[in-house]
Amino acid sequence: MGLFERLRSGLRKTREAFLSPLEETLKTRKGLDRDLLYELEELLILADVGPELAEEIVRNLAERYTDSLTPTGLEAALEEEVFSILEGAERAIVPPREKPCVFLIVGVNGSGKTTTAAKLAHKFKSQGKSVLLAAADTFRAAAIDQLVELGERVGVEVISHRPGADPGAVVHDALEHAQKRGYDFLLVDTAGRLQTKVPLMAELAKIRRVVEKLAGRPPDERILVIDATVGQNALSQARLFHEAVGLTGLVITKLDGTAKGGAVLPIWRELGVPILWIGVGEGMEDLLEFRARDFARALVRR
Ligand SMILES: Nc1nc2c(ncn2[C@@H]2O[C@H](COP(=O)(O)OP(=O)(O)OP(=O)(O)O)[C@@H](O)[C@H]2O)c(=O)[nH]1
Ligand SMILES: [Mg+2]
Repeated sequence: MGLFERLRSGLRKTREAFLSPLEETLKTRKGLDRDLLYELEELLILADVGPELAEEIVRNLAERYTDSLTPTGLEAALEEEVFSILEGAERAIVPPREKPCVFLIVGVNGSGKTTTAAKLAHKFKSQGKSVLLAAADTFRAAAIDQLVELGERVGVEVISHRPGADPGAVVHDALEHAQKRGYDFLLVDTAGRLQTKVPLMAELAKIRRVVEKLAGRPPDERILVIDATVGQNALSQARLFHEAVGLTGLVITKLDGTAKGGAVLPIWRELGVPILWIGVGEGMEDLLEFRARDFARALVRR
């Protein structure tokens, strides 16, 4: 399967929930009349685009396309609206001059951090880069084992300490090791935390300081992993993580498992933090670079 097909299949649930009812309606209507626009707005809200953006999209459509629209015409018009909202959300990673490029990977429990760390390790390795993983989730023994196993699976070295060890110390060791050996990337997996737990948020700030001290700069990428099935509710979490570490990018996971893929729009609009990758499955290959044009097309086009 090509990259676009993988994206399309990852967004299938959202697209079908959205397009199938619309298709029925279009059979009985010609053009963008008020009822159709109203239904479209409802469907956008169901896809978790949020009331404000749904209204904005529908308003723009009403202004720009008054003539009778065929179903394909409507899809193309929608694609343009979605694209124009997401256009600025993509960004490429630019590694710093001094190795390693450090990723701090954060998020609430179960959002997909550890899997994403392994997927990224796999991706960078397949691009010929050297990668080191750091198991800074020392909270549970199982979390360390999970990263070690994934590291073995993708053939990437993992630095870990015992359960209960200081995450800052793990990161310190890993970074020193990566600097000495000239690794291209160091990916730090952290414990899932509720955004409301102050000590855990303080722990992230501490990891950040450890990197700052040793590398002379903060982690190059501070990445929040968001579970798409949570939809728009992810926004309040994201704001608090942003305050704690100053996010540089997002990874939105589990898009394959939800009809709420539209939440990507308000998340970008509200946070203004670029979307770097999206997760469309559990496999190591199921992490795709976010591309606004492809995403818009895969979301609304049959
Ligand atoms: N379908 C699907 N499942 C995913 C995706 N990303 C992660 N998962 C699954 O989500 C579950 C949780 O993933 P983890 O990577 O362990 O999540 P985590 O954030 O590290 O969890 P904690 O460390 O417990 O906070 C696992 O079963 C993953 O396989 C994705 O893009 N699609
Ligand atoms: Mg984890």
